[in-house]
Amino acid sequence: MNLRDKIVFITGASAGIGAATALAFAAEGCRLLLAARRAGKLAEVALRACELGARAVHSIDLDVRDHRAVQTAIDDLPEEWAEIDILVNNAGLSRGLEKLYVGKLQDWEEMIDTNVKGLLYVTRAVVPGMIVRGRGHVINLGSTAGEMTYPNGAVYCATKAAERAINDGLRQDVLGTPVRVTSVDPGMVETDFSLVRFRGDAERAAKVYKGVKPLTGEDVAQAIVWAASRPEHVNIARILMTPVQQANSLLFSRSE
Ligand code: 8X3
Repeated sequence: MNLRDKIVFITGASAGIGAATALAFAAEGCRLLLAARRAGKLAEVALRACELGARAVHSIDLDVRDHRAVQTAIDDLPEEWAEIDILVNNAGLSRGLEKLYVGKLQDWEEMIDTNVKGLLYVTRAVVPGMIVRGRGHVINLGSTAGEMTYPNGAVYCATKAAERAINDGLRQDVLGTPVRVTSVDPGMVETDFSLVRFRGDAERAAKVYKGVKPLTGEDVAQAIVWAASRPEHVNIARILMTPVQQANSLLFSRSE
């Protein structure tokens, strides 16, 4: 399927997998609706996307945790941006890595509000239009963490298990319409993910990737664009992808 001129809405587009996905769709000649909380970083991504061939870019300053703001952002889109073809539910984060019984409530709220409720709010705001227009593709970012829980990560893993259930549930609920639903589930990806998890502790974040060549945001973006560009009658339900040195959430082969 040719992606040229398709309107692609990406949440969490200011960095990491979201930014890489914006640039990958830009190279396909898409029109990009980019949403994130960090307007400055988003502007840099928008500029690069234009250089790479995006047909147009429209940026939205948005916190997906705010359901009113999400609905208003979609309702108020300029007419030429309203018909979203592809939604990439990418906004998400992890906070903390500690035993459940000493976990911080604030960390839990942030992860659940962003990874689960934010994904639901955006989906709820965008998918009705796709149903009416008779076309659309929702691509959700899952994780190996949603498939296998690891110690000290119960709540983050639970949010990604929820994403998996929501992805599967939505795919069943749009059955009978041309709308497609895909989950892209990466394992270890070198982004700000661990830096955010450890609230800026760079040394601790670097240890996560020690001895492993992780996936890059671009690797994941390529899988997303691949799923989006399958022929219209093909739905890719799920892509589970890891570095070669990772078998699952718990099993790694680290070089010295
Ligand atoms: C990211 C993968 O294993 O670092 O979703 O939680 S993991």
